[in-house]
Amino acid sequence: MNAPPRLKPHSSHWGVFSAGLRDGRLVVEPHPGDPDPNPLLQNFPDALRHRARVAEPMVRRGWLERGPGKDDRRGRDEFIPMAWDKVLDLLAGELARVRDAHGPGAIFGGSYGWSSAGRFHHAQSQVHRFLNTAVGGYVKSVNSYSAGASAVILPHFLGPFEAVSRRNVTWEQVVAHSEIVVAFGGMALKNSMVASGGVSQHVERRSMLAAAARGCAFVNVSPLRDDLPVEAKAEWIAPVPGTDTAMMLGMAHTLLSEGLHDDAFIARHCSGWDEFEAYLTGRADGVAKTAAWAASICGLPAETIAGLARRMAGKRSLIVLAHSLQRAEHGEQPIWMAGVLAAMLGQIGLPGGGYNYALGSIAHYGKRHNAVPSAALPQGKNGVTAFIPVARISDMLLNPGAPFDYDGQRMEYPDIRLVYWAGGNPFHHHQDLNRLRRAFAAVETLVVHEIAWTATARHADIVLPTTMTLEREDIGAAPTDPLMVAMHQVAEPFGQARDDYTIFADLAERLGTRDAFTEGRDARGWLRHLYAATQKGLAEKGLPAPSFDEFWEAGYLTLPQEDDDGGILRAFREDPEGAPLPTRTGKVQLSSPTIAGFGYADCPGHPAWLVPSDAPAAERPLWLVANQPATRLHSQFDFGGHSNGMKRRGREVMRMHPFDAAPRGIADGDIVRLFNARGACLATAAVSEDVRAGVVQLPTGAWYDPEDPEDAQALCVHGNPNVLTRDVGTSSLAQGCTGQLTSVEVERFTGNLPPIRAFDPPG
Ligand SMILES: Nc1nc2c(c(=O)[nH]1)N[C@H]1C(S)=C(S)[C@@H](COP(=O)(O)OP(=O)(O)OC[C@H]3O[C@@H](n4cnc5c(=O)[nH]c(N)nc54)[C@H](O)[C@@H]3O)O[C@H]1N2
Ligand SMILES: Nc1nc2c(c(=O)[nH]1)N[C@H]1C(S)=C(S)[C@@H](COP(=O)(O)OP(=O)(O)OC[C@H]3O[C@@H](n4cnc5c(=O)[nH]c(N)nc54)[C@H](O)[C@@H]3O)O[C@H]1N2
Ligand SMILES: [Mo]
Repeated sequence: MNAPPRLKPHSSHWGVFSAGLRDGRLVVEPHPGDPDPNPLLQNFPDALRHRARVAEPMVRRGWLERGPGKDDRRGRDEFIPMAWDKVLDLLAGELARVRDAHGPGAIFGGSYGWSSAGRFHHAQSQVHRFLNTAVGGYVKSVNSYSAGASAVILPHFLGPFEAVSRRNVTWEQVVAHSEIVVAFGGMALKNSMVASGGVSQHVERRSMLAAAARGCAFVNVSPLRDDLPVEAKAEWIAPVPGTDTAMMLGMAHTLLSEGLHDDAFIARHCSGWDEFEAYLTGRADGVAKTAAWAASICGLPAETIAGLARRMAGKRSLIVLAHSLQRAEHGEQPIWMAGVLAAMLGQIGLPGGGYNYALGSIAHYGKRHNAVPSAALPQGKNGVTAFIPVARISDMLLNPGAPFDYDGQRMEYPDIRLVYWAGGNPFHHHQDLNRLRRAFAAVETLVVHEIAWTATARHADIVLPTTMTLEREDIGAAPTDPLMVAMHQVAEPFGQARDDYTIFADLAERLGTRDAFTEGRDARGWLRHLYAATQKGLAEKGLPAPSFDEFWEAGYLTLPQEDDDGGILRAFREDPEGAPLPTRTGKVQLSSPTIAGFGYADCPGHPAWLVPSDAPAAERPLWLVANQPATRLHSQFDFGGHSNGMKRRGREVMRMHPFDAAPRGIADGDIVRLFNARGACLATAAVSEDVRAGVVQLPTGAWYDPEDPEDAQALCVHGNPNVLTRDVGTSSLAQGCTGQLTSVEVERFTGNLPPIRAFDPPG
């Protein structure tokens, strides 16, 4: 009998693995060094040859017949297959037309999205490099859907985003030092099992287990009980969503009024205390932000709030804030307020103490940094300076020339004619999808490279089929993961799919810029070139520096890592004068004259409780938490076995508390309809006491599936919560995404059950 073929090394954002075809079926095995492999790996086998894959280049009939232009038939028109040579001629001609008639500033190439883990075939880097070299640039987007508000507010009061999130408290420090970890939004294992570029060891579960065994207390402040794993043995406190800032103010007031705050740290390491203290005590506005004041806002007993503050004082306490808290209206406030609370506790910069933004939200954080560089594709120079905060896409497309505020600047939306997307899915990530459909109807041309028929691909004029990660070679690497992976090709490309790189090289050829884009390298040549930076870094340190061929043959390379030094926050704590923070005052800014000077009503000069305008009301009485899905990364491989298998009756599962289910006549397993003024979707109800009463939870990622695509307010029959969420910025400061929270009503669905068609190719 023949031995089964050897599995080949590969990597994904959700874990390192080996894979191969056995008897025509894809087999996937997690990396043996991973103590806690991610079940998301099991989305691959069914996905590889799924009917949802795009098999050949397609052009929308209306665009072909009438040429580029505004068209509300996007998303419900027919597609016509076209041969590669012809479609590339057509697209190169269209890019040249837009560039010559309107300049590269009429092209939106932000192309937000996670695509796949390999660092060379990273689609967003590829499209940026292509647009820079071939047409002179593009309008870009800044910041992320992940951290839109924190990326802007953190540098104002504490330090660069990377320093506060990624190079701060490590899991090793939590295991060894923390006495109490208060996690606002929790640290859900489902989230920390994912990291852009890959993760070889999922350490979060065992770290929390070890810390708890030593006696560290974990507190999960969240509407969902399972936002901390059972291993943390956590206490669960469930405030009303969106009220964490009020809760933290109540805690701060308790510390101050009981003399539990760290005066010395505030005096030596902080600025702006007086303005903040005047607000906290009510000297400024007549309202003292006591625990009792917070209690009525947060729906918690005052004693819970005050008691938590007392328990944190005088101990090695760590405050952690999930990304989710700032993905909401006024999302800047909990970020800033958590920093102020940590400063009052005097723990910032101590091992296992202080404030670590987003520890446990993602596998990048809480890890040591690699001591040598890893692969990254250079993107060239963008000749266009115009940009938007990433989540303002619909605003931009619907309102060219309109003014908007951003971080103290008054800006104007550019006039976009052509939108180019590769490696992202706006019909997954953006809010108010019915509005996004109108925005996409307003452009002249929409180009999408995709591996599968996402709703974004369905709305495009030109759809180019790309290989998925298993169908090509790449290098998997992340700056805080020691394992670099030689990602071998596991399967042949699906249908006529081509690599994004090959597509862009052939388009560049037609635009006369092939060499600028490829620099004369093929894909393997680029992998060798990108690997050389790591090899050089190793040699400079006097460490063994394997050749590319040796690395490729071995499949893996373990990189040296830096010391766990606490980053700039530790250095600042130890020597505030010698190692000042890169804020305006060099200290932790408890209030900010800069932000006060912007004069924004929705983001004042110190952290403040601002009432959310989208809170539940009579016709939409429930908070909707639209969080990250446990069964997939975003919308990726929603058609895979694990993701689809965890749905019920083919739809995404919405959890609700029995108190809310009973009066609505909803039983576990019923199909329900969630609705508000913006839209409606179906889901399958799970009745559970793990959700706070008054809250329903429907994760993102089920593919948008309109029952009647002709209907501008179509019902999504599959359970995509972004038909319900609101498309408004966090505030005039950051203009971040606010998709995490909105308010809805839910009813039992009694109509005929519409079929799921999201994974059927258009046709
Ligand atoms: N309501 C609500 N909305 C949210 C959030 C929320 O909390 N609530 N969270 C937000 C967050 S944090 C994020 S990061 C975004 C994520 O939003 P996205 O990053 O846009 O979501 P993905 O599903 O990862 O999209 C990646 C797409 O790339 C495609 N792809 C994969 N590999 C390749 C490739 O090699 N080439 C090409 N061309 N395509 C490829 C995949 O098929 C997929 O369609 O969503 C945001 N949206
Ligand atoms: N499995 C899986 N893992 C992922 C991702 C994925 O799609 N799938 N996406 C990755 C990405 S790109 C990112 S940016 C991170 C995102 O990390 P996060 O944004 O932190 O993740 P979420 O699951 O959206 O939110 C975490 C929890 O916050 C809680 N929460 C929501 N609103 C509030 C509130 O107002 N107050 C409090 N106290 N809690 C609240 C919710 O119960 C939710 O479960 O996750 C990463 N990890
Ligand atoms: Mo994200």
